[in-house]
Amino acid sequence: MYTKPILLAGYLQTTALTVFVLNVTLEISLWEEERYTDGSKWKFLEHKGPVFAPPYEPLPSNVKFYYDGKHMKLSPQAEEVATFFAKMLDHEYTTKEVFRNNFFKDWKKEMTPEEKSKITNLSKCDFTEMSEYFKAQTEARKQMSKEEKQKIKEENERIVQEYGFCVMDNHKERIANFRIEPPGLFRGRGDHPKMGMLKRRIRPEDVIINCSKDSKHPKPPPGTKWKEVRHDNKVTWLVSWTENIQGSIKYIMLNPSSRIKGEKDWQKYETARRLKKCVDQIRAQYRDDWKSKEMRIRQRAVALYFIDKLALRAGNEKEEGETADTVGCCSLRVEHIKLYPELNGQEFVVEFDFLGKDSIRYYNTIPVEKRVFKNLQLFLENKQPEDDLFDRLNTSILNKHLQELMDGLTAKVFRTYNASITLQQQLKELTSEDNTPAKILSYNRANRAVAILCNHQRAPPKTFEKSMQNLQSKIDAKKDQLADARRELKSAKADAKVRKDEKTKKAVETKKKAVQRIEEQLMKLEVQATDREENKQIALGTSKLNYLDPRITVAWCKKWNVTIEKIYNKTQREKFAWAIDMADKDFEF
Ligand SMILES: *[C@@H]1O[C@H](CO)[C@@H](O)[C@H](O)[C@H]1NC(C)=O
Ligand SMILES: *[C@@H]1O[C@H](CO)[C@@H](O)[C@H](O)[C@H]1NC(C)=O
Ligand SMILES: *[C@@H]1O[C@H](CO)[C@@H](O)[C@H](O)[C@H]1NC(C)=O
Ligand SMILES: *[C@@H]1O[C@H](CO)[C@@H](O)[C@H](O)[C@H]1NC(C)=O
Ligand SMILES: *[C@@H]1O[C@H](CO)[C@@H](O)[C@H](O)[C@H]1NC(C)=O
Ligand SMILES: CC(=O)N[C@H]1CO[C@H](CO)[C@@H](O)[C@@H]1O
Repeated sequence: MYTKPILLAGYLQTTALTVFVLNVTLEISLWEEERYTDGSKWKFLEHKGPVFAPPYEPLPSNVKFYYDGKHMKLSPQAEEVATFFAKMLDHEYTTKEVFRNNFFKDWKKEMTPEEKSKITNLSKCDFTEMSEYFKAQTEARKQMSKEEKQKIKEENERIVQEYGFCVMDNHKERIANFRIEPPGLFRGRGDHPKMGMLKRRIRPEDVIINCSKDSKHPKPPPGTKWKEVRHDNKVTWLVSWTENIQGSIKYIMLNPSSRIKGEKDWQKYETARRLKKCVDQIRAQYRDDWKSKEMRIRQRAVALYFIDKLALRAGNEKEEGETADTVGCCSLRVEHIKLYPELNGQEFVVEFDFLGKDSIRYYNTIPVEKRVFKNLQLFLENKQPEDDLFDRLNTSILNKHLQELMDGLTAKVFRTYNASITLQQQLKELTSEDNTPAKILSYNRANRAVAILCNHQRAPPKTFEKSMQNLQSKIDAKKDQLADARRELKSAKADAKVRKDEKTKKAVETKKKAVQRIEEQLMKLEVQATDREENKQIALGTSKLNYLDPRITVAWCKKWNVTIEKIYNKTQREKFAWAIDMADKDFEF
């Protein structure tokens, strides 16, 4: 249950009643409160503004920079930017030409004219003393005493207490990212053309504050001014600014789950959405790696292809106490696959048959690309059935590789990404202007497409036949009831023709309504029966709860005017409160 103590402060002056509840923790469900209907997100918003990066501290005079072998004292601005490079000196980035060129260009902009005329060749710059200095500092931090560490921790907590919360309407809410990132050199993902550029320091003059008029406005640091203070309650951000590298607007927002629990969930789907952006690149790379000279890289690339294409688990994700012989992608053995150069008119078919997580059988025959097929043949050479298919690969190697491809990437992210994007596509395809039960059937069909993809099968419940029979007798009874109602309507109509008075006219209207109502009920039951039959061997719950971005569902409900209760039960609504709160009908995964 998402409950939060009400912040009583606002009520105190006005309500005598609150006096006796003062010491009682009053809990209400934050999510069951009335929402504004005019698009407003709040009426009252008060916060302290962002925490800026600490100012630059010049280097001690014994830490020297050399140009062309000679000591050179840099101006503070030029020195600060030089330290960004020095801090990365051991990193591969600083050897890349694009990185170096971008850096040098931006660095020169920070130099005095004199410095600029002297420093003309980055290769002649010697940052090693700076680099050593920062390494020593890092080391010193590690060696700090418990007391010193405690002091820093306390200071951090004080900052969180002061800046980490805001008041939105009557709630004290946590702020997600109230610290503004310090300046540095831009890295970007992969070979980003802008890598090495100077990510500028954000100053109060760059920052727009959003808060309510009647709140205590945040104070800019002494001697500075905000760019602007506005009062826009149609948005939820508290602070925004534009970063200089890509020109994108950055925001400080509420923690998407004060909401605490929802946050993790939200991040999971945000990670999957990030994968959406780089999946093409990842695919291109593993396809390339199928041709690698190194066996371990080929194996890794084929495993990655399976994870991407088949939503296989990485492997060895056993529940505690699970002793069954279950496998995932990395732990597949020779006996788990069969290769068919041709099968039922398809080329290069792989048959998988193994026990996956929770001992659910995974059985699938799929055509694969020729190169994958050839690689598999190679991996199988001279092996016994019980040998590992990927003998140069294990889960930790694969996971490490995934991390390198994208921050936060795991096999599960591929599942989440594919499940969510598939749901979104299916919903678009299947839903049409129709009655609500038919829309819900479409939703469940889309959900089933995902469950099949994720291999969320189940044995038909023991009670399946019985409950289908019950439903069928309900349908039969409803049909009888409908026949009766139609008969009554017919005779009422006949009656009305003869008598032509108000009373009989009214009777006809009433009977007409009754027929309509029963027709709707019958249709609902029939849709339910179809749904249940199609659902016989598929478990929808797991994907709904773990793999499908709930914002897709919420957006669909809003778009098609289906109440969320029809799709999510109470448990699910609580888990997805953040999404119900956040997504509008135009949300796109
Ligand atoms: C820059 O300095 C390096 C190292 O001293 C040298 O090899 C290179 O030729 C110089 N480049 C230019 C354009 O002068
Ligand atoms: C999701 O998985 C299916 C099954 O392998 C695949 O055909 C489809 O291309 C995948 N979709 C995306 C968007 O990755
Ligand atoms: C995975 O393989 C690497 C390299 O062969 C090895 O160092 C590591 O211990 C292995 N990890 C596990 C969990 O088997
Ligand atoms: C809601 O559905 C899930 C399955 O998705 C089930 O485990 C849970 O018990 C249900 N909760 C309620 C309150 O019906
Ligand atoms: C949405 O559904 C409600 C209740 O089912 C109905 O009153 C309303 O008119 C519908 N709105 C639209 C735009 O279809
Ligand atoms: C700088 C910034 O974030 N501006 C946005 C503030 O919110 C309005 C909507 O209320 C947007 O239109 C602006 O782009």
